[in-house]
Amino acid sequence: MKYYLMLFTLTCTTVGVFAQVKPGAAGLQKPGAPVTEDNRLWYRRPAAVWTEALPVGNGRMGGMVYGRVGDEVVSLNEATLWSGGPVRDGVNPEAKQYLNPLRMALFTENYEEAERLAKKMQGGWSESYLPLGDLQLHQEIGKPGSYVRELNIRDGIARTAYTVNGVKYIREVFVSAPDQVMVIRWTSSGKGAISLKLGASSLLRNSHAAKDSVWTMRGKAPAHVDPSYVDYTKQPIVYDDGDSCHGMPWAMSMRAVSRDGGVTVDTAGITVSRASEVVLYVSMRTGFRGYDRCPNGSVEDEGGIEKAVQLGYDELKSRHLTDMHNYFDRVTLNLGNGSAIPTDERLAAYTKGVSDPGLEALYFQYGRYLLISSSRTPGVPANLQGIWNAELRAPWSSNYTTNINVQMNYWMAEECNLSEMVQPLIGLIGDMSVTGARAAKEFYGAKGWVVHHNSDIWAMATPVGDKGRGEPKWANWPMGGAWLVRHLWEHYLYTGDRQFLKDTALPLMKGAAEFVGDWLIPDARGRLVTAPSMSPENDFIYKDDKVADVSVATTMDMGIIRDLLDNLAVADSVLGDTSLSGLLALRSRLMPYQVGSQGQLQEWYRDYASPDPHHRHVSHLYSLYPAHEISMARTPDLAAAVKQSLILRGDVGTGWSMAWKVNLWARLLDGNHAYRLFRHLLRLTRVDEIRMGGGEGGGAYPNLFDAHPPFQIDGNFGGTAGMAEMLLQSQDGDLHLLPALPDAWAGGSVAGLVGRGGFVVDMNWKNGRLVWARVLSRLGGKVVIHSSTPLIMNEMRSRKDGTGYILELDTKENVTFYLSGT
Ligand code: FUC
Repeated sequence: MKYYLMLFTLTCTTVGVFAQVKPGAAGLQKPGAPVTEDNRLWYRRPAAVWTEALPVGNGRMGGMVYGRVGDEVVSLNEATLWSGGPVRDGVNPEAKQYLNPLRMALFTENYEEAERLAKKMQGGWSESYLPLGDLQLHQEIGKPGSYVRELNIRDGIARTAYTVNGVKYIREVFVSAPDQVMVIRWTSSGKGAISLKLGASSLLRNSHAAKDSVWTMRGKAPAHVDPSYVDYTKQPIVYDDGDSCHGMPWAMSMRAVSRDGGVTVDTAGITVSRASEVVLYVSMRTGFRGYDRCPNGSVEDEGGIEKAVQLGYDELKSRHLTDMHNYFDRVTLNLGNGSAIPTDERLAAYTKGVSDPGLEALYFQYGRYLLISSSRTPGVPANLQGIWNAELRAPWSSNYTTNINVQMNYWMAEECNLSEMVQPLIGLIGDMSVTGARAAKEFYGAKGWVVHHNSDIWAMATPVGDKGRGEPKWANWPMGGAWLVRHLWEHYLYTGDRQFLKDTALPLMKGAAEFVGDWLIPDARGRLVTAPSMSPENDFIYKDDKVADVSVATTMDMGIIRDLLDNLAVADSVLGDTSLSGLLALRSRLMPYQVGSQGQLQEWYRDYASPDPHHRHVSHLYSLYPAHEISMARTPDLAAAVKQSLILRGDVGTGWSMAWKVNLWARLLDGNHAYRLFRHLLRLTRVDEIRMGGGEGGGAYPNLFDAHPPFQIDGNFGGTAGMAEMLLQSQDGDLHLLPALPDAWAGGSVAGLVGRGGFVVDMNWKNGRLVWARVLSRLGGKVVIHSSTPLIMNEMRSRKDGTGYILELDTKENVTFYLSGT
């Protein structure tokens, strides 16, 4: 905690403030030659299934491009197309009367009774993220002679190229953020060689219309869609529930413009004959007006197509490229050369053990690409599948799951220089604080605000479970809000934006802490605990081999609360907000961590075992990552216990589980173990059905989407975060260069990673040793540089500290400094 204080209290001390030093001035080596990067996924065959198709998106509109020749399909999505409408209050007015009896049952260790009572405190299900439909793009054409399809993730353009009878065809697809339009262009080397029939279909009820060259498909989404795992309802999809506020109107429109040839439009679609070039402009939109407002009754306009047509392809593309490069180019990574074979074959070879550092760097950048493409809609963060979903009842509703998944989506955002992409999450957290205050009051009679384990575009905050049909280990878990606000705190640490801290972060953090303040109760020894408490989504074994999931003071609960109070304490010292003292005083009374009989960080109040020792969640390790109360340097004994827990849990797991473990091993400064997990994350998989647990399937699909399985995007983002964490850490007011470099990445360079305190780091290394680093201090302030290699800056030399070296600096705002390894 005190380190952050140091970071943001800018005073001059014994260490001199220095000016910019140019490389070479002190005999420093320059970084390596510009990196030739592999920013391309490419294939020799069209996608046979959705997890082979290639994602494009502008944060709101998304497409999955199959790259077929005669019958191309682009699956369409719009980030605000969800079932339902604004949440209703009074979901379970009886809930709170069960809280005290439930606590009594827990303190007398009557877990069966606790389970029964917890189920009485559940609400309804969240709403579902819906697919908009499929563009069907039929081309009159023969069998191709040569074929290639690709996604350039720097440009955000999917391209399919084929030759038929000596005529070369190229199709390009991108979704522009500046101009809010999807653009598809066909070109050919032969005059008049393009004849198309263009239409679209949807799994949602819809109708078609043609007007003024524009073809439109529109509909009204269901009032409710049950989650995929609900199998007991007769009608899982309800179009009309009698509430005019429920059911989102939606529409997609398209218009084709051709060079040569002719274009005709009728209700069946668009026909293009004998053109030399065709550009299709596609718009998508819904009636969404915010989490708490009834959607607009209908969507009548054409969504800006005419404006896009006026701008034309070249202008749209150039504006799109400028926009994409602005974000993408902030970070480069070079870990060594990669193989030049198609991406699916490359992944297959990698799975067999081939070394391919280029593929690893591509996977890193792909995570950044996916966030740029899926997280730019105010109040609507990337969901379980980002924005890409083709199913009416997508796995877990493709919603927001807050006991790990939505948070993992954002772990890498700040460190990988995409701070703007956190805004949609910040917006949703603000919305949830409103619904969550009502949920806290209704379900527990508590102050502040609470979020349980599922949410949706309506900022749902109540427990799920349909009043007794959910398992408490997930349905009743109430720590979502307290966890989510750490993203606000992190945003402040990376940006130093005090206004944001004062106006947005602190009030939301305080509200989450107020709930916690009411939620904590003393146990028999007077220690503050949570009850009911779950370790998501694990069970424990208690007397006579009985299995239960609800208990008291799980380690994760206590870790989340300690972290929140610690962050609040620092926020308090930055802003001098004295109203927090009551909440902060809770900190010292919290139930402490416990080390169990196997030397592990104990997961529950008692040293219980789990019936599933390799359970995918590693919730009890929260305080090492994403929080940082536990660290190798400050709390070595607890860090050793975390390590033992990780060993007992084992390496295998679902996609996101392995991604979490990459980050945890990186924080334990064990680069080789982190790398081993990372390789698991890149195991080629084709498994599509839901597998919950351990060994099978977790990895990557041919399009590099993460496989839980099924597809879940958190593993992509968590994997990128893990790689960044191996290269740079900054959790203690320090900047640890190459803290967990694996042997496999003996040489390389990275530019543009960001450390807390606003330090932008470029560096290269050779034979596992730092050669050179350049650090831009965006905010000024003190920093302690850590490295396993001795460092020199001007005349200053690092000093030995533990197993590594440190250099303490007092930096100036917007000044770059250079370090060299010796
Ligand atoms: C949690 C996890 C599952 C899955 C789901 C979306 O419930 O336990 O593995 O990721 O979220």
